[in-house]
Amino acid sequence: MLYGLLPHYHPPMRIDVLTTFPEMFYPTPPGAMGVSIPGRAQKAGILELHATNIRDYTNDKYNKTDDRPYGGGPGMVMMCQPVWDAVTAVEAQDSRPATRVYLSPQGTPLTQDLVESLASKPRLVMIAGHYEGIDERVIERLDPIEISIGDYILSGGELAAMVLIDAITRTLPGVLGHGDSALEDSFSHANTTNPDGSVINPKALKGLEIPAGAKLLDCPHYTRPQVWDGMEIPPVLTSGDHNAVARWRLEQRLKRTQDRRPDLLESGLSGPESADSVDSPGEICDDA
Ligand code: 9WO
Repeated sequence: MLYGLLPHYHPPMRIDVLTTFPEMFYPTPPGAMGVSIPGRAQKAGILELHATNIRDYTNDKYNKTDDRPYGGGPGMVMMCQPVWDAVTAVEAQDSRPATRVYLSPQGTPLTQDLVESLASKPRLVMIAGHYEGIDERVIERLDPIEISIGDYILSGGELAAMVLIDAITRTLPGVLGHGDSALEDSFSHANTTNPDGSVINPKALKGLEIPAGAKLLDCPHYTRPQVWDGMEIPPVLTSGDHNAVARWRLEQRLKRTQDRRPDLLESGLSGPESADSVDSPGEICDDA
């Protein structure tokens, strides 16, 4: 309340996780959410993370969250009532509308674009299932965005939720400071900026035949010593020629993408013409 009168205050993004293993999300080191970027974002008041135990919303005397599957078969299914009551109770703790997310192998594959779209929401409620899954009726009623982090089965949705939280957190404004590292990585704005964050001259993109809209993998990185166990670093990196460095990095990114993830180039608006176009790059502008 009254925050509208304070021009620079931005409320933290709130993420709730509903789980039967809330201890996996403890917000202090050495917990995964208490260190590195998620830890820093919580300390800085940019992220507010809450883990709620679905078991706290059970109604029976054994605090049962699961039951046997109709139709038979092995394993157990999470019951509708505790999941529904936990979601509605947690959503009532904050007036901002919640975007509901259910982590499952049946979901939409997670991409950096989806990460950034979720990062723009004021509040997320993530549901982490266990056993064979959650009763489909409560999924249908909650109508969450169902998201998969890859084609494999985990023991529950918690680690997938943490992957998603980590990926979202590092894109939040103010988390990475002004280094703009998030904008330089593989995928993010990969084909429009140099590794120093400056805008690549469109002529350079044309010379390299990078399809519009395609995402590129990152280039290799090197640090001291200059010779390690007889292994040198690429000489261009110590040439002092910033344009040559930028051009080399872009070439490396395109070559790696062609070798390792050609699918990323095909997803662009126009296909790459040939690999040898890598050898005749255009000029790259360093903002100079
Ligand atoms: C178990 C299973 C067994 C045989 C054949 C298929 C099967 N699917 C599942 C299953 O989906 N189990 C889930 C366990 C139920 C929901 C929570 N669990 C989960 C989530 N495992 N893996 C994920 C997950 C979430 C997001 N991205 C990748 C994996």
